[in-house]
Amino acid sequence: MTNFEKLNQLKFLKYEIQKNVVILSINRPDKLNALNLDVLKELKAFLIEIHSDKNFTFKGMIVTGDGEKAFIAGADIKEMSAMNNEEALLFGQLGQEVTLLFEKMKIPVIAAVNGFALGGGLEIAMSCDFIYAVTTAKMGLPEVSLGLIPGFGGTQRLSKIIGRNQAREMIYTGKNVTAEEALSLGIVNKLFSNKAELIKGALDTFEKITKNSPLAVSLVKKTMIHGNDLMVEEGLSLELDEFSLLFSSNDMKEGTAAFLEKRLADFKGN
Ligand code: CO8
Repeated sequence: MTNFEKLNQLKFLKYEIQKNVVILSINRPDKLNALNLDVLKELKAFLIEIHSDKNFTFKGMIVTGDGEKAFIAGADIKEMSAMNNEEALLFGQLGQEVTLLFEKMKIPVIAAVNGFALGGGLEIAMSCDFIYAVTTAKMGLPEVSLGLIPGFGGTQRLSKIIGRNQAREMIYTGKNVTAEEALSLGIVNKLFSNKAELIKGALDTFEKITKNSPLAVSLVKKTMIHGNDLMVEEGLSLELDEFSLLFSSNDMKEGTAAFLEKRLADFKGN
């Protein structure tokens, strides 16, 4: 049993395992899965267990929202309305920690946006490796309409995904975009007609990813995420370190041997 499977009393999270992939659902459907302190604390505990889990052998993670209507409709507005500055700071820190835990996960993480992904909801989705969505999904960072600004990474990550000007327009207007618009902006990679197809689509992608060396996938993820914050030359140096390191791995020996012997590679992830 893995560390996170020992976590009992999960009130706001549900998970299941399919095809060696963890499917995690935010489970507060009566409030459209809005993120209050309790949801964020559970998410943090769950993700920390995965990060520290020596027995964790799953190949990927899908994050979605319970039900058909919402992925996450944002941070909990009722709870935020009563916060003072110190409480808001702690709340923002907690939300940011959760986004970093998703971003730094060793395995790939796909956000499966099954409905509204607003404010903190879109910010969680953007901390995943990429986003798939249903055609009826709506996404946006409406914080300025509440007298707030995005606080779980939206001011930083959106412009890295869609570019400075599009991000500024979206954030200053606070407008929601449709799934089609999100696709053309590059927020979303693929659209699906309903939630079942969405989860199936994400699982299919994991099937393709897991044919590759798990070690190489994990290192390329780390290199791309770290490189995002570096100057090009520093990023190239990081790339070179990881590239050359792989030459002592069994996966590299197996992958190249399999090609030369015209057979499928049998990667062990080391
Ligand atoms: N917070 C709290 N409750 C919510 C939220 C939310 N973000 N979203 C929905 N709910 C609740 C509603 O209040 C309602 O509860 P109740 O039944 O008790 O009245 C229930 O969920 C169902 O919602 P609606 O009745 O409103 O459903 P509709 O289908 O009519 O509308 C919408 C759906 C359009 C999604 C609508 O609910 C909505 O606009 N929600 C708010 C969206 C929003 O503005 N999100 C951004 C929040 S701000 C944010 O995320 C900041 C993140 C960074 C914070 C950093 C702090 C330091």
